[in-house]
Amino acid sequence: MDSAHVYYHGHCFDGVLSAAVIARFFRQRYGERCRIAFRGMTHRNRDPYGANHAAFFDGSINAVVDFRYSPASSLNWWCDHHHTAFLSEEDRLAFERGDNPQHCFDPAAPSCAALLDRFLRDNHGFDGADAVDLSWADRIDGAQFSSPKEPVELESPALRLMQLLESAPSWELEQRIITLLMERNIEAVEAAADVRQAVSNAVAQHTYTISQVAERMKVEHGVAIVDLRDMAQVGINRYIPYYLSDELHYAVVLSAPTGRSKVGLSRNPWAERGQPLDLATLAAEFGGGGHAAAAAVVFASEDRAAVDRCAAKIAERLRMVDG
Ligand SMILES: [Mn+2]
Repeated sequence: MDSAHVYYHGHCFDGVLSAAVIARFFRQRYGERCRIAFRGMTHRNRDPYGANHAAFFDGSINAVVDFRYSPASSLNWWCDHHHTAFLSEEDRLAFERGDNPQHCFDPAAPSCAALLDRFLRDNHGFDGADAVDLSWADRIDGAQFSSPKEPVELESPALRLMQLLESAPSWELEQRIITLLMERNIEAVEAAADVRQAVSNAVAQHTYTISQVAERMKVEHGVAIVDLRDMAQVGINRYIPYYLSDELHYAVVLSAPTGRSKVGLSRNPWAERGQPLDLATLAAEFGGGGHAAAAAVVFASEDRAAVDRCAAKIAERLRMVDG
């Protein structure tokens, strides 16, 4: 056994923490001589593992955490909590039939990192002392905040690290952060010189984004539309509109990360309301996907007119719900 490959949900706080958890487990199970390599996965392609999954997973031991299932027999460890974990019904059946004791799926879990940690402790003898407070993964991935102030003002190191990771830092820096998280708590990781510098840049960018959202936000019947396509940035904090106006029920944010266009939709988790609309279902009508409370439609181009039409239709539907 010489190399373990960890495929994790990239540019995501929960994905990064999940990678650190399984890497600590591998150290314990396979020893210090086991080399661990990390690879961040993103949702750009329909099948993120390509045409030949068996060839994609090329470590002696392979693990996927906080990301899609694969029926490949070379996928030794798997843990996820996304509703969209299975690419097809066939894959879901393969998972159920497989009954693999090293595979774990629970769509009710708020975060993969805490789920994975429990799974490894309960079933595989993982007994490492917690380097990191994993309740942050539950709070961040499960959007368990008392008000929009918390995830927008970024007063704690975990939230600043979240903002940095969502702004898509280099894979090199992201994987250095994973390695640090194997041994140190979040506060100490944020205090490392290179991490601190990157965090401070991400926070400055975030502060500028807040001012831009405030200037551009158009609100009609509790639904905000914000066009940030000319800012060409990623990782726009989805709580900003609700921080700026607590009367909003939904927000539609247009952005253009690296040659693509994105219509992001979210609902205000703090607004009192009746039956909310499932945004994943709404986004799916336009070829997108996501979660019930936050979803997106991604366009492969910067076709402004098509994006405008899509955003307008979505906003109209949301205003109808809002009554
Ligand atoms: Mn997750």
